[in-house]
Amino acid sequence: MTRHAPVTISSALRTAMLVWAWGLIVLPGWSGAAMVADVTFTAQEFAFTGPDRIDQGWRSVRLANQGRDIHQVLFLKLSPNKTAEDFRSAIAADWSQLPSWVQRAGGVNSVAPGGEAWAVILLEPGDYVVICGIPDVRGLPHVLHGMMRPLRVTQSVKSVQPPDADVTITARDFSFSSDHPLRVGPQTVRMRNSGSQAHEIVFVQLAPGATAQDFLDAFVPGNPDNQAGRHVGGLTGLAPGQEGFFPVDLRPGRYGLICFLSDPVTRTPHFAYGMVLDMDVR
Ligand SMILES: [Cu+2]
Repeated sequence: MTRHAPVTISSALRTAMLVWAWGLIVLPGWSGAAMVADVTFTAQEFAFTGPDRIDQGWRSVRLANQGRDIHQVLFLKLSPNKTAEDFRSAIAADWSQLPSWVQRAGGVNSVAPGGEAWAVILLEPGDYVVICGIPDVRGLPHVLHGMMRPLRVTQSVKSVQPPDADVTITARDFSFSSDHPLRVGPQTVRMRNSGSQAHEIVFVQLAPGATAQDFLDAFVPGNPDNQAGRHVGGLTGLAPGQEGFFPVDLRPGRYGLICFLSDPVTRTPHFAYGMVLDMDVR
């Protein structure tokens, strides 16, 4: 039998200070392999705080919502000849769609006020912007109010592997399917985009008896209080062929997966075409 030295305050403090110094935060309640954030973004009305640089590779991203509305952090890779200022001008001129010269690279999807959530995404070297595309009460995305930061992803010789997944959700045009049920407790969900359009997962913890459709019916932009459920993260839009991960710690009950992205031609949101999935967690 292995005997552990009793934990003293000083050693606990030392650990806390080390964690703080490295900028690493362990997900509360996470058992198994400790989930560690490479970067944390904090959202408020209407700004992010977060890093300016991050090494390339599979990176775990934490979003802490300290605001009063729901927020997300969406990573967009810019073409080599474009700058964050170019993005700002383009989105100010036409916010109804993303410029053709950005590529979606995932991120942490919508989190309720006071909440936090996680994503693990693949970042290639280059210049990015991180934005919040959640609509305000008038339907204008928060990026127009200043929720945008430039981010440089730097080259690194270290290779970082993607995490192991417990469940794979495949997004197609226009459906979600799952290879396993979700279960109670901590687990890692992989999202694969096997469609021809960008897709996302808005992950919702549903109220007892409610469905994801009830959540959609009750959804009002600018109002985070939805009686049918609560935003608990998920993965922001991935380009076709990409995959990303989000670790979750689930309670018994029902969760909903919703894609709010729109068809570029019809401008119809994907949930209206069937990208809504209820999953019972036991
Ligand atoms: Cu979609």
